[in-house]
Amino acid sequence: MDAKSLKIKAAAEALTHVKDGMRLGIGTGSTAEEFVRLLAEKVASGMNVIGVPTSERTAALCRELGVTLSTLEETPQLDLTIDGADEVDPDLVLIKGGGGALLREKIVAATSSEMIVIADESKLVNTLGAFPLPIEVNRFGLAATKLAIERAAGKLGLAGPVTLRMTGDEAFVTDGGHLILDASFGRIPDTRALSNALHAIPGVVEHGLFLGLARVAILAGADGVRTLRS
Ligand code: ABF
Repeated sequence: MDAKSLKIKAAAEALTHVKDGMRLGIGTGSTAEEFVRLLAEKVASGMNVIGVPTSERTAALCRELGVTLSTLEETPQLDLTIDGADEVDPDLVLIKGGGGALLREKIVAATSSEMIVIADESKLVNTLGAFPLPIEVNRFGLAATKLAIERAAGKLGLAGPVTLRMTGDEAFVTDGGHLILDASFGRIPDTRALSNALHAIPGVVEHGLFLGLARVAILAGADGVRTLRS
């Protein structure tokens, strides 16, 4: 089965958790987009939900497909967020942010009663870190922040290239107007320690380690769809 079909299967299973009247956080990325397409079909046939999108890209797709949108200003508490991930470990700690939307994704997930991650099973790993960790940083003091990240990681025994994300010749800019450093530290045995260390650096806006946010992961593979719970 191809990757797109697996994403659709995971998205379809997640849709069974969506009930009429829910306030939904809606994720970013190709798997979340499949979820939006299926959700839009339900909406077209009468389901009533309000969505808070995690990116301008997701917002545009929702508008195009007729999913009613709100903001966290109007709707500051959500029932359920459904989003993709770049890596998922067996405790449902995630690496997110490959799509550049990690800050809004984390804010939206944190205000949701429940978060469900959807992915194809290739995203499941024993130890996070093969995927470079995205770290959203303020533009001011970029070089100093990068150095502080490298030093903080070094104290935890982590090392590797920390590179500014580019789109063509320009730095990639997030929806919040920040930059992203992708940290290729390799395996991260203590995600809590790295999370705390990164949060202590003033120029770090947020990082892509999601701890304690997802309680359910729906993973689609050639043998079917399985649901992991933490
Ligand atoms: C978002 O999209 C991100 O946090 C993650 O980086 C990415 C996953 O994308 P895809 O579903 O396309 O693999 O959920």
